[in-house]
Amino acid sequence: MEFRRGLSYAARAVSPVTPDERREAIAAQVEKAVTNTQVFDIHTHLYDPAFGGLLLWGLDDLLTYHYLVAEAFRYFDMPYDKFWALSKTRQADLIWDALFVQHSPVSEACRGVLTTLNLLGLDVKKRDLPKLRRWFARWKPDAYITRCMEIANVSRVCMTNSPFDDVERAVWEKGFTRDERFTAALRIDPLLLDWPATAPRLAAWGYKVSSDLSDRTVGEVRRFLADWSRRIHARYVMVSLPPDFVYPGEHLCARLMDTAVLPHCREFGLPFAMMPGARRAVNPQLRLAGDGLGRCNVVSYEAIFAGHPDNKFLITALSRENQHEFCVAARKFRNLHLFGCWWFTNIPHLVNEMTRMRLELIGLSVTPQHSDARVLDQIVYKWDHSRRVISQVLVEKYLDLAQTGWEPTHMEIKRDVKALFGGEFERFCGVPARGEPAGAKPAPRPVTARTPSAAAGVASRS
Ligand code: FIX
Ligand code: ZN
Repeated sequence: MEFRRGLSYAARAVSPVTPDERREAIAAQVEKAVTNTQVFDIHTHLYDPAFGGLLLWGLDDLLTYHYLVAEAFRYFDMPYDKFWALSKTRQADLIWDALFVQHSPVSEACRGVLTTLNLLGLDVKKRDLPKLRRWFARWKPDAYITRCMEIANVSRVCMTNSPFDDVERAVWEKGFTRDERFTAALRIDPLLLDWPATAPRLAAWGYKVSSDLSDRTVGEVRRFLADWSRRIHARYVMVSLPPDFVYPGEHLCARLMDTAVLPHCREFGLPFAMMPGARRAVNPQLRLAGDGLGRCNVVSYEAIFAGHPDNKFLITALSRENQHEFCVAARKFRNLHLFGCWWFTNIPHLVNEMTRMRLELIGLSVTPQHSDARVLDQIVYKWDHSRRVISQVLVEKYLDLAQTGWEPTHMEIKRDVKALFGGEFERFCGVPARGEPAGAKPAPRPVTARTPSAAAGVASRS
């Protein structure tokens, strides 16, 4: 503190601007740039509206988000099965009562619901759940997507697309006109993490695979990846990995990566996103809310980056304890791009810590956040909360520079925020080599282009 004050006095000697005035000026410029810059949300679980019911939205979906289910069960004493047997509306009632009425909703996920409602223009102080529900019932998905993207100032979202999901696969196979605001990512967890169960499925879909990893099987896995990368116009290929993942090794996952996935990504010019640290079904009774986390071995990942200089890797790690190691890895491997504060790290305390650490170690060559939204409306709060923290960190960083006399210009601040909100991701990913037929890459466009008037957006929810 003393040190900073000393520098401020020195700065004041050559400039009429006081430290407080300088902070205010920089903060105002950063906040404006952060608020006004559109985001490309590079990892979500949202769906193009053509997927119908797979796109979750509205109050009951917000309240039954698995983050809130996990928190509510800390208060519930009912058996798990009894809760799961209830309708979504009834589950939402119970969660609302436990987390919002019986206790103040201070957790990040609870606060998120209130931020969303507030920014949608709803009055949360009355705590009137039926009235809030009536407001949501007036919307139709298309108009509501536009509204949420407008409020969140998100231009595009990347979906998580799994050919192994029967409902989703059927929609892709039938075909539909793409909504250009929804980009695709090819999710392949079952392929890499459960080959014995996945091989028969591929065989049933016409790929000539057997359970061994013979040359023919590997060739057919690559044909499967090629078909699906083309079909969905994948922007990247992705997998979540358990903390005990080891590379190199004889495990099927490492072997499939080497023989099929990484060569496929090279051929198609697609980054491979790895999400280390997920421990699935730590408490299976909580279903989707029952996953936990663990620290991964970054040495294994460094071996992948080093061994595949012609592949590009995206990483978001789940464990706080891995964040520093991955920042250092990113300094060593330019084929690695870090992104997002994933899931349990998406709380203001850790977003602040991680964003600060990343900027201090790798500058602006990072995508500090993705929303991971599972419910459309969540982009509203997740981006509002993240923007606040990113803004605070940037202000501190620019003030540190200003102490040296390097005052950022308005244009420089805008440029930097654009980089953080999708620009660096695009630069890192580059243009896919073969995955997308000409003209298939959706062009970013302002979300306002589709925005009907608010009145036109209000209609019965089917
Ligand atoms: O694997 C993932 O992409 C995770 O984000 C999800 O599995 C998780 O359930 C989630 O929604 C986290 O935010
Ligand atoms: Zn996710």
